[in-house]
Amino acid sequence: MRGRFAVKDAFLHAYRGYREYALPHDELLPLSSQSVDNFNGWGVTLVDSLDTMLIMGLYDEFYDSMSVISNMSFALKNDSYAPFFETVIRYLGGLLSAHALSHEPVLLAKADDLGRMLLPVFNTSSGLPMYAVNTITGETRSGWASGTVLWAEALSCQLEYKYLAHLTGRREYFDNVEKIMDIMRDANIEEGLFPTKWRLTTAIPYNSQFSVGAFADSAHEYLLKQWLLTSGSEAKAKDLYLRVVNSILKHLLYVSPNRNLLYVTDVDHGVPSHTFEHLSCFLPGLLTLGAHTLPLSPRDRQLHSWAAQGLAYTCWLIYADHPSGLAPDEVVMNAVPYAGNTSYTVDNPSHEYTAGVWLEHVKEWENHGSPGVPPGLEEISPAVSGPRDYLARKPGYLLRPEAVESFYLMWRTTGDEKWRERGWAVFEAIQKETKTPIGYASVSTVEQSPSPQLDEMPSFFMAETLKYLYLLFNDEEIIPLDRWVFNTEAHPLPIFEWTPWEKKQYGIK
Ligand code: DMJ
Repeated sequence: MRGRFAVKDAFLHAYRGYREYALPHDELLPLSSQSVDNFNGWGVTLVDSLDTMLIMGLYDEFYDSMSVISNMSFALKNDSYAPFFETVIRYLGGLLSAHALSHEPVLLAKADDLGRMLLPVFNTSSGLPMYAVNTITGETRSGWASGTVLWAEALSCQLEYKYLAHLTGRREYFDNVEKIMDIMRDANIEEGLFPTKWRLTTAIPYNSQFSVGAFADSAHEYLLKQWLLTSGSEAKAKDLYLRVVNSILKHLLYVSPNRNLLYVTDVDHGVPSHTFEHLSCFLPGLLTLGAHTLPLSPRDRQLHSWAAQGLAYTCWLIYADHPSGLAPDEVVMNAVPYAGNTSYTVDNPSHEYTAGVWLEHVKEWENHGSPGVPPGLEEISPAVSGPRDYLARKPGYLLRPEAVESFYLMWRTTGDEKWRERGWAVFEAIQKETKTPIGYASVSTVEQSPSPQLDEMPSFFMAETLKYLYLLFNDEEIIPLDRWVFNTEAHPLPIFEWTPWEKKQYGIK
């Protein structure tokens, strides 16, 4: 397909700018031709980009990078600390994935060094990880949410550390991250409403917010993906995923009152905020992946698939709604509060979806003979000149990957070409609005075209956004979903089976 060459050119453009103006620093500042060290100063964009190079067949660029990688010491000054979550998903995930794709031994050696240097984060009374660690002294530090850990941060290290345990045989890698899984399995949580913040000392919930957005997002991924990565051998992860998804379907999915758009929000003490984050657009991809891999009842498979389809469509429509062709980072939906007494009538479609809770509307729609498509799945026209059924709270587009990640998974799991067309439209908008002479830049508002550019190019743009777009435009499945699992930074890790001695050593039943 035409698109993959254009995406590869985009990657090379960004990479050459980074290499010329930023390496060995972390990220390129694409307007000022400067660099910034915001993730330990070890060259995060390079490590985050390695597997994308291999997937795109950019072997010269990949092998030219090996000398830089071999000299990485992961050292920090006394007053600096590596943020555990970001360091794991970007550096550790990047090294492990590039090793799996290239078999270059230095990459595994570096992953092993880094994995060990980060271990002091687990030295807490509960076993939940501290926010950050000095890789030389082992001293740890809290983040802004002192005394607590975010759900996403506690549950987004299992893929990397379990794979590392499998490659190295080091028991501490498995034990530390499995302890977190045990904490979650044993936690006294109603339904699957796992809150976004947990107390570090006691491992009990700190708040009552349930979300798939910031603070929680990748935790959801790591439940299903642990089960997939280990060839379905860890039922605990699958059971937790199913509990949580049932709660998402029941409590977080709403339909907007005007255009009947399906969206996912968060609740605090059961009250929805009606915020819809770009970050949450990973969810349709995860749901469709689960629907195609899990042993679900026909009913659950249908619900997971419908939710995936409706949510992915809304993620797409919000891009198409804007003059720039890009989507804002966060919107607040113009929702009608759920009164619990809405009566659905086929004759009164304007009243049809006003109450909001998606699952309730699905039930009512089914009670009335399932006319047309399920609630929230109707594909309507974009509203470029308004009115829309939301307001942008964070109007910028930060080169984020979640929507195109879901388009890729929707296309691979359903075979429907429309997701490729939508991905192509997003890529064209990225080219038009965010390209600079030396890279790509986030924009401060998607309402304007040309969009005002910001002096930043996050490493996930090359790790994730361009990788998923490249994969989307390839007929060949370069990374087959039945053999690889993407970590939350889009680094593919190979599915493996625990060997008999590993099962014995790690206590896997
Ligand atoms: C990435 O670093 C990861 O996808 C993370 O899980 C969420 N945020 C960014 C991309 O938006």
